[in-house]
Amino acid sequence: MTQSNKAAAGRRPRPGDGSDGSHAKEAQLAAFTADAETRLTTNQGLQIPDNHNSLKAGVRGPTLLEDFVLREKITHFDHERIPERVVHARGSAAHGFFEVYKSMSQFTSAEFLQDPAVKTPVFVRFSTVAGSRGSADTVRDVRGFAVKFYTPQGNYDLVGNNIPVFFIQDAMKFPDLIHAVKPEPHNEMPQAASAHDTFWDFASLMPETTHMLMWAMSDRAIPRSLRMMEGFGVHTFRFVNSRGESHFVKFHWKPKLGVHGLAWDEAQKIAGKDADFHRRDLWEAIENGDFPEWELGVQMIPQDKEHAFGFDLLDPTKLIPEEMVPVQRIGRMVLNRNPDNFFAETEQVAFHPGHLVPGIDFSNDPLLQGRLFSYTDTQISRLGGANFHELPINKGVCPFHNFQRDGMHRQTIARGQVAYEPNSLGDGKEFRVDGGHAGFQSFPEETEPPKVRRRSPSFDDHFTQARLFFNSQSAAEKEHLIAAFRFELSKVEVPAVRQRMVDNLAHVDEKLARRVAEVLGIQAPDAKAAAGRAGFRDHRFTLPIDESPALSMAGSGDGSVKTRKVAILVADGIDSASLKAIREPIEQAGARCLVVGPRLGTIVSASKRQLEVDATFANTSSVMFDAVLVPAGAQSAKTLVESGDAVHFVLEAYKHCKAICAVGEGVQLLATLGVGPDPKAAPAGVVVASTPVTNLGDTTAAVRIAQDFVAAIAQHRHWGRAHVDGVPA
Ligand code: HDE
Repeated sequence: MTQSNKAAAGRRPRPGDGSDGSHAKEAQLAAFTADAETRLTTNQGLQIPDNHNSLKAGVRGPTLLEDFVLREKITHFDHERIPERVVHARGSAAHGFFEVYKSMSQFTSAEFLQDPAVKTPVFVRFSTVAGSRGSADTVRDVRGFAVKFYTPQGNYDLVGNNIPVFFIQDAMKFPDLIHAVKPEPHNEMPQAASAHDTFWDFASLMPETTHMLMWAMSDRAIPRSLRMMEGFGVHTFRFVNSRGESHFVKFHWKPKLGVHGLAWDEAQKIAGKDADFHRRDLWEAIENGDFPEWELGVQMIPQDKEHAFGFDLLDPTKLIPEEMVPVQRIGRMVLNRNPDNFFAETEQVAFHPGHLVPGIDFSNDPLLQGRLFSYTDTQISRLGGANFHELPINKGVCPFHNFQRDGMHRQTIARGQVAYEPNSLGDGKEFRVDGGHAGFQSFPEETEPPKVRRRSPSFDDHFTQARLFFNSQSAAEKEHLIAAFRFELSKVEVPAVRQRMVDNLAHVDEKLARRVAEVLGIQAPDAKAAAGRAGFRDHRFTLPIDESPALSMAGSGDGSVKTRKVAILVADGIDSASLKAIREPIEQAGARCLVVGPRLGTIVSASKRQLEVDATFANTSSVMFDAVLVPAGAQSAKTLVESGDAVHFVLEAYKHCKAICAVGEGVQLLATLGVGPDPKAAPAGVVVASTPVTNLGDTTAAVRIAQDFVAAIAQHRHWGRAHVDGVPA
């Protein structure tokens, strides 16, 4: 199957584009359309004779108001922008499918979770939260991970994030949280960043944010790729089976490529060099046929075990450690088609945690309950009315029938006299209400009176799981977390806010708080002075485990280097035979090599072969790659060593702990790092091969070097690498 065939096979008929065969008028006009499709027309179909000149009174005269062609074009253009999402404005999306591994009928009646032979179409939108639509991809932020399943029972939306907990416990605080993190209202700065006073003022006064802050300051908040992130439903939901029995359920998405982050310095540089870094990475992977894949995991808790955990399942600042309830992988999702039109699909898609199917239901999580109101409300204002469900990307694959009428931009042409129920005037059958047990049934949970505006005392603990997260990180991850807190709080201008925040952190871990405070020009942390006061560490709350390895990203992935990007640094005079012998096994392993040189076009090797150059030192940089290869060749090495850009390229890759391979004379590029030709003395993740260049025509030696390099790339980053702080890059 060719790539385009594959993409076509994944397409479902889309209402509105005629592919569902429902447009009688279009059929009548087919002959005309075939011709007209190649001509430029107005929205009414009038052919436009000249798309360069407006209608004027004489060639040098004024433009005439009469020019309805010009007016239509400009008017439509004037209204092209719609309000961006109030949060999650910056997003990238893809189509794909989901398939369940085996029937989940024991737990849920959801039809898309019954039959392994069925592929359910999905549309997935990833996003950052705080930044505007045009902001950079690699900012430190939570990532949205929203999945729309087009099931035969209606659309099911799993609107999650890449972090399993949230900042706040009750929807009532959401506008405050977002106002605090968004650019400050008086000067609209900073864009897409939490590193400013209002965010940390709010966070430091709301100890319930602490657990989420630990995640947001970890490398989870600067993913290497959208394809390398976990996803989480965050709230506790319910599975309900056909007998009406309920299990609480937490949803997980586990990426096949593992969970990997960028270095913070790298993330900041990418934001300037390629603001579309994540969008491009997702798009290119799908175009190249490297379809990203996740497994859907569930943690299921029987109804009668609701109170068995020492924390409240309804509290969205808590996760269920995988060591306490294992994640069962129940299916997989593959993204295999890029959108055809960014606006019509990625921008207009409307997710809603209340888009449910029978067999899945809510819990009483007060954050989730508030979301149920918010999403319809926001779509009405963003998408211009109540009919956004009729937009092709939002429309289900199953028909819908109801007596809703009219509204802005109505597409459905409802027929007949009757728009109410019960009625005796219409046929009525197709609009019947089944009653009884058919259709969506809410789980008949007993509710607890009285009506109160209060937080449950079972939500009082804000530190046990924050501590669990910190304790579960590798040494390098802990260092990154400390550095992130230091960076963010150093941008806070009011010292009292910095102080309050580190005082809070002292409830998580004394040493963490001290290390953060050290560089902030404030007093040593004092837990007793914290926002929630000393008593807010509540000893009623304990966990049976001190560490949860599943919370660390270290060692994640299946060891493959598929889709990893390798820069090959070249100049005239490289040893092309040795390069070819090393490059081939790297590409066979699935990595993508790009040749970076001083100019586009070709360079000439020592043996007078031409080598195509993909990118230049001026238009790319090491931060766009996962690894760097410096091939052999006396003349090319000399040129590269004299090029500040080339030397910087390698130094920066070293500083960001990436895999580096230098062969023969190419090793000279590592001289400023103190790395010489002795392979045994090379730092972690650096592969050097001093073998005389000519011997590298010997493919066995070359394959061995390539294998070492591939193994180094597969480790993602060598965070423990020595002396990176001293590298001037
Ligand atoms: Fe959202 N959120 N949210 N949110 N959210 C929106 O809906 C809201 C929350 C999430 O790619 C908005 O259509 C409230 C948690 C994603 O289109 C808005 C509360 C989680 C997306 C909204 C939350 C999310 C949104 C803005 C607290 C993870 C992007 C535009 C009660 C489980 C979906 C829109 C996309 C988008 C409200 C908290 C995930 C305003 C009130 C927790 C992935 O309706």
